[in-house]
Amino acid sequence: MQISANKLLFISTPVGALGTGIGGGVELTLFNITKEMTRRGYKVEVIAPQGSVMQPFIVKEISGELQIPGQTQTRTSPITMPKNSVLANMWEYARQVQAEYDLIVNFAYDWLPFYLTPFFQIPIAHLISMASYTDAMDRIIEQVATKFPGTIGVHTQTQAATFQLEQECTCLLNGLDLSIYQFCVQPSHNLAWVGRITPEKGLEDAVAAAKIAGIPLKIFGVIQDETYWQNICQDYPTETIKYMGFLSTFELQKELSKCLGLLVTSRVVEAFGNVAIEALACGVPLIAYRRGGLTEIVQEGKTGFLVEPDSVPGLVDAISRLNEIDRYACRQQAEATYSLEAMGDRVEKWFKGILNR
Ligand code: HBI
Repeated sequence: MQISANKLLFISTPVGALGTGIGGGVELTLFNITKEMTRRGYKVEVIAPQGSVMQPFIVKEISGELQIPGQTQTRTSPITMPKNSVLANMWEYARQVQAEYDLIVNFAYDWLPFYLTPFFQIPIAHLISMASYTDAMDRIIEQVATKFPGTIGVHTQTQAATFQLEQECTCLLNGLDLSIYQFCVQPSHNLAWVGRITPEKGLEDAVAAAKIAGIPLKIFGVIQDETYWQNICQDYPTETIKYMGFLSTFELQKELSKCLGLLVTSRVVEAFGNVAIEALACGVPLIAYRRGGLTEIVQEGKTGFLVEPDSVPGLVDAISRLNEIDRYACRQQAEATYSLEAMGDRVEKWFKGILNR
């Protein structure tokens, strides 16, 4: 029978309000999936922490204390919940309104939504935004993957492998509204780095490599760890570092598209690499540590270079080879694989698989 799967309830990450950048890549992912499923005729409602803004979409704001970021936890960290948890409050609201929807989609990398899955009357799809960080999360994800086959979505196989989930999950990659990203034929003499400014993103390596290469580095993103940022600024002269702030997508792509290349220096296994496909969409070649989801995005020698992890000399060598990359090949990869249309097909197929089960 045809299920009219046209009512979706998206529940956001509890680590920060949408629009602040604290939610990292999941903010862009949530926005793009909302945009594409709305375009395809689905009714999408979004629940997110107080203060969230996601123009032009309406967000149901829920108050409460933000959740501790998962990447700050250790493998054996117990699950913690603040007394007035925004995560718990968002899911209590969802429990009350669930009858109005066909499917709930969880965007939080947290234990509670997975634990609550069997208690809900409608199906819940879980889009996992990070690789494995803690034993407690691994366990509850694997339990849901077993009990509710087909409901776990990931961005890459590399990410799935960190949970030993290669078989039981749907690989969505990610997608962007490519019409926002403008291609620039004649780049200026700058490199780019984009991301939350915090130790796990390895910004200091990108600055070190840019200094050795003698090319200024434009840095885009929210300063999440002030001390970390101050230490970098003190260690490097101003002519190497140009902090551009946390920009809107439109402003970011305008600056990013003019850069020679994007350096991706993450210390941890990234589930995907939203900033990497944004760069490709602008025709900007990638230089990334051979780690995590980036290994499934960079086409070696064609759209960028994969570098030995944590090797600054490796970054410097790749920077010297950027002129080997055809910038248009970068844009073409984005058009072939990371368009909103292509992502929408993958996501809609995932949703239908759950609803028709
Ligand atoms: N931590 N506890 C928790 N919950 C999340 O949803 C979460 C997080 N850390 C980072 C994060 N989400 C997003 O930045 C991901 O896109 C990486």
